[in-house]
Amino acid sequence: MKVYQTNEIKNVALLGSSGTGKTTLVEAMLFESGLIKRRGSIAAKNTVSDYFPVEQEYGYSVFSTVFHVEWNNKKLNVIDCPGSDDFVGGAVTALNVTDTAVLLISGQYGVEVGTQNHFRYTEKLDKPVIFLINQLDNEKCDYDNILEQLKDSYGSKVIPIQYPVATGPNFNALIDVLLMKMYTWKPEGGEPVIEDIPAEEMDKAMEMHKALVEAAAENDEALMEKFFDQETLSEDEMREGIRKGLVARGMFPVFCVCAAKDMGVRRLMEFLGNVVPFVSEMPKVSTTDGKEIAPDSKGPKSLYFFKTSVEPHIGEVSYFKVMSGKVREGDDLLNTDRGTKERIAQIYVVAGANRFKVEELHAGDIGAAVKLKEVKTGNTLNGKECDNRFNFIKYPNSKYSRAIKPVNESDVEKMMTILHRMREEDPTWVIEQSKELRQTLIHGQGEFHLRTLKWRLEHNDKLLVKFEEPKIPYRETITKAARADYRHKKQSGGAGQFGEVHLIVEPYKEGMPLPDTYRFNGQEFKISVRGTEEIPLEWGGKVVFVNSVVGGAIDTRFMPAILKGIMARMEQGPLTGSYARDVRVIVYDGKMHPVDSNEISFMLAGRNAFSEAFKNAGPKILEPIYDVEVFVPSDKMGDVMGDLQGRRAMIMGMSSEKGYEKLVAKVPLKEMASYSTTLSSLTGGRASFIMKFASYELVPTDVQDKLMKDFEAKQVDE
Ligand SMILES: Nc1nc2c(ncn2[C@@H]2O[C@H](COP(=O)(O)OP(=O)(O)O)[C@@H](O)[C@H]2O)c(=O)[nH]1
Ligand SMILES: [Mg+2]
Repeated sequence: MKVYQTNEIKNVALLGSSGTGKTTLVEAMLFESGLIKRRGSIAAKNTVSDYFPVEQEYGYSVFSTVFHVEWNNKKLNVIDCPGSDDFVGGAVTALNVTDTAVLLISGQYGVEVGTQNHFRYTEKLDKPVIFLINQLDNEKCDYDNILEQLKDSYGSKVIPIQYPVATGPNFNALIDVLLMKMYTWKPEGGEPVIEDIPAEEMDKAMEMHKALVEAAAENDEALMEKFFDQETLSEDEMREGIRKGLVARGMFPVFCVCAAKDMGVRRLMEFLGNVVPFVSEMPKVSTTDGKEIAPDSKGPKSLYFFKTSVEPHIGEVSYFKVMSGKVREGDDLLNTDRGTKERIAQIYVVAGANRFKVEELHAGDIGAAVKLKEVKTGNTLNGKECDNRFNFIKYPNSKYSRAIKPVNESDVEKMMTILHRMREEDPTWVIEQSKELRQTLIHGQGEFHLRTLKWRLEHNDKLLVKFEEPKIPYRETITKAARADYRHKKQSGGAGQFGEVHLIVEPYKEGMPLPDTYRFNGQEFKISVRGTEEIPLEWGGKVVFVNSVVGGAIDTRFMPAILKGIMARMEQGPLTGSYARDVRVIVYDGKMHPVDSNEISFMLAGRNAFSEAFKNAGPKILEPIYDVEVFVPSDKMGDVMGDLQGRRAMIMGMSSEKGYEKLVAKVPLKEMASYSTTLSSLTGGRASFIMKFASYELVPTDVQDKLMKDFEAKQVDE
């Protein structure tokens, strides 16, 4: 295979909601470039992209797939991304290592929430975008309407380069207003017949052509002047203008295809080959230390590993982008993130599961290596001359969690090993061993995301696991002041034990004044503070411990023991055994015994006095509340809103954004357990949401009663 120079390489990400046809488009592109002899299909489970058993099982892309096509002596590296929000990690990664996003739009559904999500990522990463309307043969396809939706959503920068003469099952012709030609296909697609535009389409085509020329000119001053002079631009000048527009995100060109019938795919590839920016034309990327790195094949050798996966029949495959320099077979490199040496024995370029050996890859190119020792997703491997690191990929927060357990208890260790390995393949999985909940939690992007994890554990690793509802990390606190005393006394045989503690508890609030006077049952308690200790708690909130013991009623040396007793109760609140928080404790009196008093006695006295006071202080259970943002297609707003209200949600706001509605709410974590699944079924997978911890709030009385009953029942059981 030819070695491609940096200025012959283009990297493209295929994005779009699931079902828009990305994987089908890949088949057509590979077929057109001659890399495969026959196009596979989703129905026949034989596509190049979806080659993992889990993907064929679900008929859904789970992983991003890397492939390349050679076209007119140029090399296009393309990454087919999973469309579903559950697998957004793959799309985020792909965008980070490519320079142009081709965002597919379904001819049937038009702009979807998934389109908006992916577009937002291109915005964040400042990448050029080409819209590609697919499935023009669908009978529901309405090109004009989709174009209008695109303009509504993304403004006047949306510029069509093609339009279909007619859509629906008879679709077979496009008018290209860049080349001012008509393309038609025989039913089997492939090579088009290119003809002059027929007279009846000429006015419309001319009008769109003018809009395109003007848009192309807008991104370059010299072109703009020329355009004012001559009212037109040459084809090359237009390409130049469009390229500049793409890079500056000053223009989002719109193309059309019917991927399933291989119509329009060649023309798209020609455009990708001729017009979209080369690696060398994009802004430089920065290392973790903020150093700018140009994709220069004469620069120091530096490879960034953006994806590792364990693949059928071969084992570990590590995908990398050459950030600078060139990599050759046999190179010895240093893994800067782990400090380990690696030899790159062989280099491949890939097309899904197919690999082709190459000797050398230059800056900007994408390839793979197999059987490296310790390379994980996100690592950088360098030659001797440099120590670059590129941990630039930021993944979204997780929003779906399950507790996981092996069916066979003796498999715990094995399960943890495999989970950690899988996390190294997909950083959007977060594994947490929660001491508090006594559960191992897997946090991911959605139910489907976690289901594929289970499927892979069971099928690839032959390990049976079960999912359970994660417990909710409740907290306990108090709502008013209360007082209690407790005497611990033991005098049976040997040395005795004695300790007595009197204390007051009250809700702690940031910035509250020092304690002064309290009244309980008509009795007044005047406090004179001798010392205050403010203790931030690991699980959030604080304990403030005030010593106001006067006249040496309790020796100062016993104060730490009293606090220890209190902390033991804070760790296991009296209501449900959850962590307690935000309490001020004032120890104001007590008694000692000249011989029998010791630390143990004061610890127990402190613990029991605190427990009793806590119970009398209007104790309440707190639950975690999350800020939730839901992105909903307008027609589903009512259903989604109704469902949220059933989840004790507090709706904070609503706004219409580009083509969809955004709902902002505060929702208890308890009610979010299966939200992604419900939302998906309410909207046919067209909505998405994000969630972030907001605060702890009191639970309603009925919920509190139930939680306390459940806890009591469990105590009796145990
Ligand atoms: N009619 C029609 N169906 C298509 C076209 N492209 C893809 N499909 C079908 O749409 C479904 C989703 O396609 P797929 O390539 O898996 O989409 P992806 O999720 O974006 O990768 C499959 O059933 C395809 O056969 C097209 O151009 N026309
Ligand atoms: Mg796919």
